[in-house]
Amino acid sequence: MAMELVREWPEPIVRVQTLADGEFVPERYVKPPSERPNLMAAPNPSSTAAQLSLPVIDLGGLAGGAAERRATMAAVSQAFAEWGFFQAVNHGVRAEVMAEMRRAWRGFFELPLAEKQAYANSPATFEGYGSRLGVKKGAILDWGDYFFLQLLPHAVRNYDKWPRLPSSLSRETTEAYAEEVVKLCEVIESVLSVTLGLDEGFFQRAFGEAGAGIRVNYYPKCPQPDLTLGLSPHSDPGGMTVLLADDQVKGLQVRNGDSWVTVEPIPGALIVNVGDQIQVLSNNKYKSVEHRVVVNASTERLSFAFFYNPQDDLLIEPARELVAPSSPPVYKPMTFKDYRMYMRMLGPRGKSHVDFMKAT
Ligand SMILES: O=C(O)CCC(=O)C(=O)O
Repeated sequence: MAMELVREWPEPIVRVQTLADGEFVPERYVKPPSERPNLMAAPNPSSTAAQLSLPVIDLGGLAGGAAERRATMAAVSQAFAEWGFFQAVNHGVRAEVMAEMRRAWRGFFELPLAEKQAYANSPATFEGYGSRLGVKKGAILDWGDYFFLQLLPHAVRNYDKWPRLPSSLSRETTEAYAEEVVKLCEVIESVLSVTLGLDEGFFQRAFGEAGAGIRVNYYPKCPQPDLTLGLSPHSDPGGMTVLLADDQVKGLQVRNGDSWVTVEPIPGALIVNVGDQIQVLSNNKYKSVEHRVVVNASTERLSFAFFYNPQDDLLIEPARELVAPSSPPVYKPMTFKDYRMYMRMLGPRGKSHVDFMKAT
């Protein structure tokens, strides 16, 4: 299925932030009943979802002795195989850099609307201030605004798209954060390579000159949070994602079987998950898992999703070492550039994108 790059939004853009003080959620944001988050249902403490929580892994163990290092790698591997996600502590990204990101970017969303509008994005690259993913006319929208920036490779970094306001939001803040997160991604890449029985540099080679982008998500408070979602269920299309979630406000939910498990904020933690490209390269050993965001009536929520991706013109396919007559390749080769186009045009749609790449 060939997809054309669309350069303009199909309808006028409404900033969700301007709807936050309304009495009702406009129809465009009301999900069909089967997709609503069911927040009003009394929590059932004996339900599976209420008893589950994402694994928390101390990555400091990777710098320990051989046994501790092995145990930490095994914990990461198990978390990715079972959950596709984990919460990382002692991850190497400095707390002050994370705090500065939160402070500075909150300032952007607090600017008057007219000043933010100067950075309005388009679906050509999605860079800038946005309020929808996907370009399907008439689509039901999510309750969130965002700012998206491409960070890597350096050649795609376009400073014209970066906010110059507020003055307290400096380019260096985002760049310092990105540099530290990339190091974390490289560490996770080696762990994934080793735990799949591949040589340590496998994922770094497969990713080539890696790409990266950051989406700063701003979910305004919502008058009827039971009717809508901050972000619809999706798996991440890229390699892996490092999420700096709001440390005060819950919202992220991860699918586990038939349940949605709410992620409890842990101060100082980063949430790491694998995306569709690692699912493909690992020939399904590691799964990119669906997640979604719920909103609430009392307060806004801010999160930073750092997407670490393969070079976009390299063919991504299951590692040859993981393919055998008893485990044939589950996916056909595709470049990340082609793959990303589906996500950008169709918006978040569960796991339908990766299913499209199935070999049979
Ligand atoms: O806001 C969150 O907690 C999750 C964000 C996310 O999944 C995304 O930006 O793709």
